[in-house]
Amino acid sequence: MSKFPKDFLWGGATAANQFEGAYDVGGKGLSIDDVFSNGSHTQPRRITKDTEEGLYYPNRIASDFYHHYKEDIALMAEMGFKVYRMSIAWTRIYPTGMESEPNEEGLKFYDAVFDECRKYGIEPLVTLSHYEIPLAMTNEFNGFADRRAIDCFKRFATTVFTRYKDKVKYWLTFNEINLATWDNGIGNYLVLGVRNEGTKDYVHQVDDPQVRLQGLHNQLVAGAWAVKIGHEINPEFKIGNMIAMNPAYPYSCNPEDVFKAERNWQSDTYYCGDVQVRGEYPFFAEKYWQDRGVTLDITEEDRQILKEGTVDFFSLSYYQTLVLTSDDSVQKSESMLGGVKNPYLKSNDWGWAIDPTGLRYLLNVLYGRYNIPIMVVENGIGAYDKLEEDGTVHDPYRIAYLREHIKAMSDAIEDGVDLIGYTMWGCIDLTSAGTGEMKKRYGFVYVDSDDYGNGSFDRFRKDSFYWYQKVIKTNGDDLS
Ligand code: P53
Repeated sequence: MSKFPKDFLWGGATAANQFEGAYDVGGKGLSIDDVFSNGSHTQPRRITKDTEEGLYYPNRIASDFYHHYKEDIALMAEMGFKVYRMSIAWTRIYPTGMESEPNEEGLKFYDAVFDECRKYGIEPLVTLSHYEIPLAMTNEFNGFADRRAIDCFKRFATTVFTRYKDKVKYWLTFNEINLATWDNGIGNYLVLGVRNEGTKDYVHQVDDPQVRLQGLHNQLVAGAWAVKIGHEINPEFKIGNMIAMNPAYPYSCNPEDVFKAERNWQSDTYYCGDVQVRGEYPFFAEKYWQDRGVTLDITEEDRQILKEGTVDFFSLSYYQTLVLTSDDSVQKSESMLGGVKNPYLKSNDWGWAIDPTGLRYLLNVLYGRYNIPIMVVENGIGAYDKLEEDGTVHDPYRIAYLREHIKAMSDAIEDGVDLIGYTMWGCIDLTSAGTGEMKKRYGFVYVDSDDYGNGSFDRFRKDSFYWYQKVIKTNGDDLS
């Protein structure tokens, strides 16, 4: 018998920028993803300021949820979803992020989406900002590097909280905000909308820790404001943060390795987690800033709002673990996280180490530190799928991956963790964030489109669709 509580929120997750397409429909403005070219796991995605001739921008078309939302939500309902995690494209509501009045046509679209969810009793879980910063904000003041972004975000959050206060109860502030702590600079563009002079592609961004960490501070403040404003608009709202979990393991029992792993937990998880859950920076922050030669502008008002805007629950994405060592001779991992290869684990085709026990481990650590409800809002496996002549897709690798991760969650619940929901990433195939590919597929539902938007966009149920339907029906008891 599994340990999932009766009201456990089973479902799936998407994000507007990777799923909706229709980038220039209904008054939508350009977001940073609309000028983010396609790539592969050997070819980094290009970041351009404007449309560049000869480049292909996959997020503009994505899976065309904009024109398929009824069909897609019906498929989710057929699987038995209790919750659907999605995001609102900021640029549908405020095309440049800086208008004083929202775009009614954009607001209407999400009314229709939420009504469709409600029709089936599906609870929407809405990310306010999932890599979707209006391009105009980046071009004009380098996104969250500038405090003006805080006001733009407050206006956006206030508008959607007010409009949807009776349709949406669960909200998340910023997707994977902690990517902005990574010293390789990967979080600059997608998380903060920061594009420093000279940045040409996603993998080799020009990084300035001063700009990045100030940008992250501004975003943490904006998120806290949103929590406070949201609770004022509807005290019933449950508002969470969202952290990308990449738990670090020491490669050996060499104390140097152990400490390296602890340092990584601090910067990658606790730095943002503590601010969002406890309302203040952790004890190691001063040293952390010093080590990077950074001095942050933190006002008294900022400190106050961080205290007042702490989250109701902790949400996370989980794909892989990371192994750290001070020994240079150990074989490096292929994953974008860095670190070394874990000899005990297998990886997917993109070099991401598959580690269900890592999920049980991190849930225990997080619950021990924060003691608030937790939701796993992203987890899954990107894989090459094959659509057969008869419209079936056989994906036993996906079922195997999910089975083990669901077991790990059940174990964590048995350990005593207050886990309230699970939304599998990319429940209907969508564009990959890291590579822009369509062929890196996560879904229970196959979308007939290739990396260049060629295809019918018809939807097909994979074998995992029927499997997940059974899992939800039995509340996690039948994982066979
Ligand atoms: P893709 C980096 C590290 C961990 C998760 O990723 C990440 C990223 C950004 O690439 O992204 C999250 O599509 C993100 C989703 C994304 C998903 O993981 O590169 O929240 O938008 O699609 C999977 O395979």
